[in-house]
Amino acid sequence: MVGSRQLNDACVGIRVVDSHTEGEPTRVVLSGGPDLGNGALCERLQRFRQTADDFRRAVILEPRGAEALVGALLCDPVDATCAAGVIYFNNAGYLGMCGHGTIGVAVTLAYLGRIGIGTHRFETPVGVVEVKLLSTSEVAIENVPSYRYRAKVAVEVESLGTVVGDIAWGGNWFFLVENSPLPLTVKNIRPLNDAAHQVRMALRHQQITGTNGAEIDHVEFFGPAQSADGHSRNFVYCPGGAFDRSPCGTGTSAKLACLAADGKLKPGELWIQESIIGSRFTASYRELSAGQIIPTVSGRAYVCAEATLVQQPDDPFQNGIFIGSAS
Ligand code: PYC
Repeated sequence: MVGSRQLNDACVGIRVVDSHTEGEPTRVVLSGGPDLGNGALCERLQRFRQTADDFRRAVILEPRGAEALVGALLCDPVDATCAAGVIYFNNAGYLGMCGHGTIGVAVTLAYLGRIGIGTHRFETPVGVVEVKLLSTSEVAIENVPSYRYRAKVAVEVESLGTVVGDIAWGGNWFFLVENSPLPLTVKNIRPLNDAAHQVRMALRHQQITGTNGAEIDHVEFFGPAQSADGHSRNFVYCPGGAFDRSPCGTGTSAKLACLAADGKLKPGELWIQESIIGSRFTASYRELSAGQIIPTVSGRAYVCAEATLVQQPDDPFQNGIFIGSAS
């Protein structure tokens, strides 16, 4: 049954729970997802990409989804100490890790009664993350090892001139620009997004990459915080051309790696990162090995919907409306 109506046999139903983490949405897929078999999560992610990309589009794109939405497919973990395996995806493809998404998954699993207050481990395609559920809405995640790869890299951007930034890994690849080309205000979201897109394209064309030629698909602009106790405000451009409503968990991790590398933040010291909409993550780190840190990022998430997504076989948009990609 779907609500009070029988789901037509020919329709496909996908059970989801939606939440938002500091404003950024996450859609957890509970059932109706593709069978990706067993094996390492990075292999299952490849299988997802190769054999079930229509499913990603159906869940994330309009008319069922929205550009900022990140999907989280729950899978059986390989590591038996983990409470869940998770593969993250968005309007452009797949994410190795997602900080706001992990906070959203933890709050969703708590809402469903599948995990309780305490510490849990989630397996992702780029490693295991530890999640502390502090209350039904507050979560602290210990992210994957993060590091700055290159400092003060210059990229020539036609509309902006020379833009200087650091390249860092926080579970995804980021280009972090200390001085935002525009003030970080909500009214500037559109021009900020355009500027970040230009930077991303310039990085690609000038072949400026992460390690092993990995594409840098997130761009982060920084400026002064607006709250009295905040340390910084950011604007984060995501791979599908959407901006992160939250301060971005992996982006905050990349920022901490740069602060640590510059000696500007000590292990254990708190860093309050504001997003472009004024929501916040509180973060700190511990040292792992030369140049590598383990960031902890804390924030709040709230469940906002439980739903069954329906795909009718004669719907021309059953796999979402694809109008080309921002990249
Ligand atoms: O929170 O890590 C994050 C994230 C990545 C893309 C959107 N949010």
